[in-house]
Amino acid sequence: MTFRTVLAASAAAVLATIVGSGSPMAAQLKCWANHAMDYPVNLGMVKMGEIIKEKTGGKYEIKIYPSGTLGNENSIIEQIRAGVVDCGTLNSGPLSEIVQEIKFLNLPYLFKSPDHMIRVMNSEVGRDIDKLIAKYNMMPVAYYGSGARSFYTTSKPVRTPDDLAGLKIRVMSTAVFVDTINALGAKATPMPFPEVYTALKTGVVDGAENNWPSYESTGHYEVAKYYTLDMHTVTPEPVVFSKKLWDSLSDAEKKIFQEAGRASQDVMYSEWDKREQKSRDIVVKGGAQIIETDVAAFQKKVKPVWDKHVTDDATRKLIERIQAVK
Ligand code: BDP
Repeated sequence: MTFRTVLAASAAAVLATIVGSGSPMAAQLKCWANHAMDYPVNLGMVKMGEIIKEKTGGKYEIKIYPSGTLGNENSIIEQIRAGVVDCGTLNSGPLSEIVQEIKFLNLPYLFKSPDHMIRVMNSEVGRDIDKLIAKYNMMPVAYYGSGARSFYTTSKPVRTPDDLAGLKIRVMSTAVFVDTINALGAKATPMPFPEVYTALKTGVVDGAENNWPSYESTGHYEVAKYYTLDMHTVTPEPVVFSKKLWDSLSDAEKKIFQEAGRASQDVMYSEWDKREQKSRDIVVKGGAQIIETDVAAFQKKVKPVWDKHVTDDATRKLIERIQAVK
């Protein structure tokens, strides 16, 4: 070892200690999360971090920054691509604004159910989707779930698509989602996630749409009491690492990260099921009215969204393969 490398090594050790990692030489990886620490995706990421730490002998630690504190989803995707943030769990909606080739994943009623989505993402189709995302400097290691998204409204229940006419409904800033909401007769109003509670409360929007855990954890159910189970989208939530970090790993480390990602999925999926049940109980106790509806009526109205967004053969083939997964 030269004098210079000794100096560099001790500087790195001091730095690692200052940033407060458990083991002195651990590299602390900065991971973005949109939700509070007890949300299922974060419990999955915690598991992934434990496996990575153990299998790399303490070389890497995952530090989760919860509740969107590092920024909103769209800006974080750019930061991960630039290697400023090391990792995060993203929703396929905002992600597809960059990775255009996967925007079809957001199509309404593409997946038959949340379980079908999980089976697809863990099949060969999922491995081909990995490659599409990887072209944009992000390396997916897992696909978490996010249930099915349904509408909720503040002042009147939505029993059929006709009841949506003219209502301002908050959506993620994602083209397919905007088109879906508009095709159903409502007025899509894109807005970042943290702003939705106030927008519902002050009447800036008449409703929004999300899964059971998000409807509950955000407190949206307190201000939008009508929850209509139309289940228009089921979206995967990929866990991605920045290419910059990925390229710095050895082949053995890459394998560990990949296996840790896959292994953490099972924790996430079972935590999701538990949380969904808990969220249902909380919102019902809190006075939310759950509305069963004729899903086929919603499905019929969104056909133009498919016509608009499915325009090339590569996408058509991927959709056929998804539909063929049992
Ligand atoms: C949640 C997703 C999160 C989205 C959020 C939203 O987990 O990634 O940002 O919905 O509606 O279900 O913006």
